[in-house]
Amino acid sequence: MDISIIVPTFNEAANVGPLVAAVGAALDGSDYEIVFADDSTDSTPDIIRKVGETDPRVRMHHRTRGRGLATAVVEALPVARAEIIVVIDGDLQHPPDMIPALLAAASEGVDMVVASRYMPGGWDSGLSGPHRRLASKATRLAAYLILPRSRLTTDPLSGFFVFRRAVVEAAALRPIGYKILLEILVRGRVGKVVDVPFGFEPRQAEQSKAGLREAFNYLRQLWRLRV
Ligand SMILES: Nc1nc2c(ncn2[C@@H]2O[C@H](COP(=O)(O)OP(=O)(O)OP(=O)(O)O)[C@@H](O)[C@H]2O)c(=O)[nH]1
Ligand SMILES: [Mg+2]
Repeated sequence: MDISIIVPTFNEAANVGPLVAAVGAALDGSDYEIVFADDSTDSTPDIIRKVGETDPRVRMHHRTRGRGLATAVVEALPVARAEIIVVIDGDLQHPPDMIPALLAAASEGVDMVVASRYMPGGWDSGLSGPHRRLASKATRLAAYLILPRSRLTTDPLSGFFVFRRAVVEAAALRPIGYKILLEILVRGRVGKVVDVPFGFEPRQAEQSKAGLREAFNYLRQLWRLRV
């Protein structure tokens, strides 16, 4: 197993099939697995199990009580089997056809590759409305001011990235909310980071789970990582 792709999902029933197909097309010929880190309350887990019956590369870590993107990813890490880990949203806002470019950038000596909305060639128009774009810029600025290690990348709040398992092996990851990359940057053993630009497009199916609660969680996480 060369590559483990961890996909956090909360009620993404309509997106599971298209995502698995898109990853398959992008990584045709590679030795990979997809591990869904699922907290869904809809039919998403049934769909994932069904896909897994015909495609053994598709597996799931399902929580019935948990909630939270970042802890879902952390809990899926021991389930994943490869040394190279890809984290990607399950709603297709992160283009799976970019995974090969991220993997190619993860050459010898590179610990982490971040798909960045905030470098030349990237964009964030998928954030619904100007208020979310502004909020995204403000949260990034807050991270830069409060957590120096977040400056390793142009997009420390991206949810689309690749890392070597060794980076988190000795790390006590205790994230709150959404921002798993920030947690790894601060608590992991991250040396060299490479950014690759990507365009964040609007969600096509199902609903957003981001909201005020996540804004509050973010402030709590910043505080916890700082102290
Ligand atoms: N396991 C798990 N996954 C979650 C949770 N909340 C969100 N997700 C997943 O994490 C990914 C990102 O969540 P989104 O709601 O799309 O957040 P976003 O992309 O910032 O918001 P939109 O642009 O509105 O889609 C999606 O694949 C969600 O299904 C959660 O509590 N648990
Ligand atoms: Mg989304």
